[in-house]
Amino acid sequence: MRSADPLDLLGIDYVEFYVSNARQAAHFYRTTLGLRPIAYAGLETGVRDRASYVLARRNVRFMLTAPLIPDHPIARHIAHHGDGVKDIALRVRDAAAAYETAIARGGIPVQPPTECVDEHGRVVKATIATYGDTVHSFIEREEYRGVFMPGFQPIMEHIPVPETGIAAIDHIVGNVELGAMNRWVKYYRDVLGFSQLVHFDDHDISTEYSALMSKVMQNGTGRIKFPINEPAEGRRKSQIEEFLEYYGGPGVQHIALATGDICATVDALRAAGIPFIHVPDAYYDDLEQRVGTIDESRQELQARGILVDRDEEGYLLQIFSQPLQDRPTLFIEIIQRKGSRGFGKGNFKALFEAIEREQAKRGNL
Ligand code: TYF
Ligand code: FE
Repeated sequence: MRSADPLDLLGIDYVEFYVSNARQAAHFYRTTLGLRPIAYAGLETGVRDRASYVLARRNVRFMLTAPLIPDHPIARHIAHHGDGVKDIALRVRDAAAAYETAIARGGIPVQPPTECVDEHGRVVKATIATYGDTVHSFIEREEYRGVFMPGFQPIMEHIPVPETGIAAIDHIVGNVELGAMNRWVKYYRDVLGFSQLVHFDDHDISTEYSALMSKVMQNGTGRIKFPINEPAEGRRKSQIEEFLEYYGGPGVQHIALATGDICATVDALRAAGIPFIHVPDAYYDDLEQRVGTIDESRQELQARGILVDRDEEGYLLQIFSQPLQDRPTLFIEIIQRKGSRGFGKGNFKALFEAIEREQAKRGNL
């Protein structure tokens, strides 16, 4: 157990976004993804410099944090990066032990273990750095029974939240600079005890114009999966370079959210206004030859632009949104796994060509 998972990681506790307006971002994530606001911290709770909303549904928890005063570090973060993911927080049984182990293994310290206590119990949080300005906090909440964490008050609202079927975070992908992928692969291996699940090189993932390389890192239990992309030499600006330019460096490129019924989820998200990448009809011409017999009809997948890929273990269905903010940076993937533990390698070419058509519309190809 120890060598397989030195930090004893239990899963992703929450994902914290730094945004310019947390109240409005909370509204967006509630009405589009169907996440329910459950906790709040801000002026009314004695926090003077920031506002945070926590939204949750099944095993997905997002925190949206905005600065309340000028020249705050969070204000500088969003001035540089725009809205984006700051913290992929990991649940542990013992945050102090996880932090000490991580630092001893070469982790970059950000915040030593800090204990927070209220009438509902105790939470310990400690933080290390990862690519760019992104961090991983270790969250220990074994002795906490409140709604989220000390400092937060519950949100008691009775506004209906749409049923989207989103149930869990499947993986979270980081984009890093040219030549930096292997350094971060080593960081996840050495510091967090992750191992490499798959490697896609520029031959797997190249279109006529651009290329990228990707390695998927996973923790000892396989429950946490973090692919890391870097741009590869191509004829034009790759989607990874576009991200790096607009984000101002490395950061989280996409969050893949798992559903048990991708057609229903996509219908709900489209109805709520989430735009998805357009997939040309030609993608579906040889679908049956490529993936064999599947439970879904070609018509229902094609009508929604859902991609399919099969491997030895089964198949998966996936679809990609447009960027969720003005900058062409963070987007979401909706994924339904039917046995496959892969990432849709068979879709890469069609997908990346579709992404490049969107890039071209932005004048970035
Ligand atoms: O996470 C993955 O590996 C897949 C494929 O820019 C992918 O979702 C990889 C890179 C990218 C978009 C999708
Ligand atoms: Fe993905």
